[in-house]
Amino acid sequence: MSEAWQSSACILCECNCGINVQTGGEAAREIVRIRGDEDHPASQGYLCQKASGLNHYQNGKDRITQPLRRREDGTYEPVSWETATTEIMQRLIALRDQHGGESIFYYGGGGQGNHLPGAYASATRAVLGSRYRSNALAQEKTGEFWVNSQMFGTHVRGDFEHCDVAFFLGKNPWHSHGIPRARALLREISKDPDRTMIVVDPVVTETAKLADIHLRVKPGRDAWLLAAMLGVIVQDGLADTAWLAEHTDGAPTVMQVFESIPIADYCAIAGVPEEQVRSAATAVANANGAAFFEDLGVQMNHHSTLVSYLEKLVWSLCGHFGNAGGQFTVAALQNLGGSGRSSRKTPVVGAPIISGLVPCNVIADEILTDHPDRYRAMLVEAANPVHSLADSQKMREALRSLDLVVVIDVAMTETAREADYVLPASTQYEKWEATFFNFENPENYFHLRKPLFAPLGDSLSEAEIHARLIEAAGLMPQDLCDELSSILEADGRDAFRDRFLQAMAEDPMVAKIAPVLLYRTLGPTLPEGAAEGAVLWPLTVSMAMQESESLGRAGYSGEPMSQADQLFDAIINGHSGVVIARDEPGQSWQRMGTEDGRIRLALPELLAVVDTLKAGPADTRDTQYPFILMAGERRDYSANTIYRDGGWRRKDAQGALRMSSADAEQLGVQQGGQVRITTAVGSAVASVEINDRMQAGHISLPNGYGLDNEDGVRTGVAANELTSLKDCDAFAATPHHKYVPARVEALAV
Ligand SMILES: Nc1nc2c(c(=O)[nH]1)N[C@H]1C(S)=C(S)[C@@H](COP(=O)(O)OP(=O)(O)OC[C@H]3O[C@@H](n4cnc5c(=O)[nH]c(N)nc54)[C@H](O)[C@@H]3O)O[C@H]1N2
Ligand SMILES: Nc1nc2c(c(=O)[nH]1)N[C@H]1C(S)=C(S)[C@@H](COP(=O)(O)OP(=O)(O)OC[C@H]3O[C@@H](n4cnc5c(=O)[nH]c(N)nc54)[C@H](O)[C@@H]3O)O[C@H]1N2
Ligand code: SF4
Ligand SMILES: [Mo]
Repeated sequence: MSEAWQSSACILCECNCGINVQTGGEAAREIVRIRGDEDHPASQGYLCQKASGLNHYQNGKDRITQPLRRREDGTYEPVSWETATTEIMQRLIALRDQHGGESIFYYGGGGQGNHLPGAYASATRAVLGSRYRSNALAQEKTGEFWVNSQMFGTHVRGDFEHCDVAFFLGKNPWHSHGIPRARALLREISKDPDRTMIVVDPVVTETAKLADIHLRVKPGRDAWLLAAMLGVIVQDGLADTAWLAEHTDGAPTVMQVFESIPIADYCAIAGVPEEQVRSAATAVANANGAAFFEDLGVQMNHHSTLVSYLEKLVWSLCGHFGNAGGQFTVAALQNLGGSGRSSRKTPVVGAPIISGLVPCNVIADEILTDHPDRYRAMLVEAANPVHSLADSQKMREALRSLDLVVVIDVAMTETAREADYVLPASTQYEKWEATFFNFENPENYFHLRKPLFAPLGDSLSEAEIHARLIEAAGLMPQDLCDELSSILEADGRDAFRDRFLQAMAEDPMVAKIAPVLLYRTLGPTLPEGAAEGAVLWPLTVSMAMQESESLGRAGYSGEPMSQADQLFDAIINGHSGVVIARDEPGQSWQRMGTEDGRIRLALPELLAVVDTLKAGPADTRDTQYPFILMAGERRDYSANTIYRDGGWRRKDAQGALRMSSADAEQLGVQQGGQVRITTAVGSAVASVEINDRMQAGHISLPNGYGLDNEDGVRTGVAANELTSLKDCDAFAATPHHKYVPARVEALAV
């Protein structure tokens, strides 16, 4: 065993907490001890129980170590990298030449901890002319992104560290995290008599138990609840009118809409006592800083884009933006969320493309058609859409109907099993890797992790894979590469930058393939073999141009170009993560992306939908499907599909179906009894956990279970065998995974 503690990060959720590990075990390729890294600027030594299983990822089931090519009979044969990259590019280029690069669809680019693959893939996509892409954000966050783009022209986050009111809407940070040191922070807020925690959730979650006010909404009725809160704020004169006049446009239009909301009626529809709604609205209005987090409970539910808007109106009307403990904008190295704007439509069904992402729920429809503009090939990287998108059976069918499917993954996943070629990526502990999920304030940070192990077998980092794909097609400008390398060696980074900028100006393709060009030129010169970090270099340059002041306060001094160099070197050398920016109060306003820098409160498209709430909820409780199934709850032992090995779970191995005792009694099922769950698209068997956290009629299955391991064992229900592509938001087409109409029958013992 190596006694030395090495720094890395947990890769299971967006927090990417810093870890220190000791390696050893079989062939010295195991992670044998893990503790929190106190030097990590965000997590500061914090870990949750999920991190202790990380060796189940590093040495997980179904790992692939060689490029694989599908045979006629559906089995796979190993082929060399040269064969795989050459054949893949020949076939993709032939498709491009016949049907246009638009016919090549890209899905993925990174999971919770690995966002460099997407950065490198942009080069491969550029040489192929691939224009359409998507990833998991287009089944959760795109509605919110659009609202943010309209109201602020940029993304906003809540400052939970400094807030006196913390508001969680359809979010259970006790399990899902999403904010650093979540459990410690939730306990701190809960204990502090001067701070108020408000949780909106139909379930009595661990977070809800810590709340001062738990608004136990009926599933799918959040729109009425938030409209009622806005009614209270407007009708009781709680809005901060002076602040609104100074910083926003459209307040009178918005106030007028909520002036006439029948508060008592809407509270009744939401199933929450009016007094509680009034207390919550008053607490937000009286707070010095109220921080909000909306997540899947509302983003994968009815009215999701509308609810995102109403949530932002609640805190905007009370002036909680740009203040300590309110909402802020982020000084980021890379903005993962894109612009939030919707400027294009998908080629076949004409669905809105928000932040450049095709809605996940229309991908199958864009393929399963004879429309001339359908997608004909798909490149999937670091994602498992057959398991994670609605209606798995439809996704399989769609993939099978394509001319070519290439999957880049560490494991033989449900999606990889539908591919023509599977390319083995090194794990996130076998290469330099990083996340762009860095959203902190006033200090923001970045963490480039150093590998713990050499790549297993013939696996390669995505940087190397994309460079080889481009080289296999003869599309790497080799002369320029050689010239840049010699300039770097002879004259240093300044001269290298000048020549690089000049080459980009001369040929736009140079900018597009910059990631792989930098990987091949700057990469080999980086200390400790940190070649995959090369793609961060242009990001540090653009960040320095935009955020020079915040960089300066974080200790990167001088002119922007010099700041960029210092920042890049700090990231490459800082193995526990580094602070990259420090904001001062009020700085959030400088990043506003609206034309006049003010908040645009009135969004006519969504205010029109507020009006339709008057008609009350549509009765979706069809007698054929009387239950509302939450398909994909975050629990102690769920972690998307990053761990493919169920052995990491210390409890809930099968992923029980949770239901109230009233429902269990009515169905005549005991604790642990088996039931069949049936929805409009599929059916599955699960064992029941009677749990009075659940409301009657509301049942829940966990996220990330039901993987098909190579040993043929499926443990738990694959939630998306039950979900429908059609059941999605009218605006952003995000799925209603938290509101799946279902029927449940007890099975005889
Ligand atoms: N343990 C664990 N943590 C994870 C993950 C994981 O797989 N496992 N995945 C990560 C990822 S990718 C994400 S996006 C985040 C998601 O994090 P969350 O959004 O917090 O996770 P969920 O459990 O899916 O849903 C949140 C809550 O919504 C509630 N809810 C259900 N229906 C409704 C409703 O109608 N209204 C309201 N207001 N609430 C409702 C549920 O009861 C649940 O408590 O978690 C991340 N963290
Ligand atoms: N019904 C239902 N469906 C859901 C959800 C739900 O709540 N309910 N939640 C949704 C949400 S919020 C999300 S974020 C998605 C997540 O679903 P996906 O975005 O599809 O991703 P993950 O399950 O996180 O799996 C990531 C993949 O990356 C692979 N991988 C790991 N490390 C590496 C690496 O270094 N390189 C490469 N190339 N591959 C690697 C893993 O083996 C795995 O196949 O699921 C969604 N699906
Ligand atoms: S909160 Fe838990 S799962 Fe998320 S990164 Fe930290 S240790 Fe990993
Ligand atoms: Mo997610």
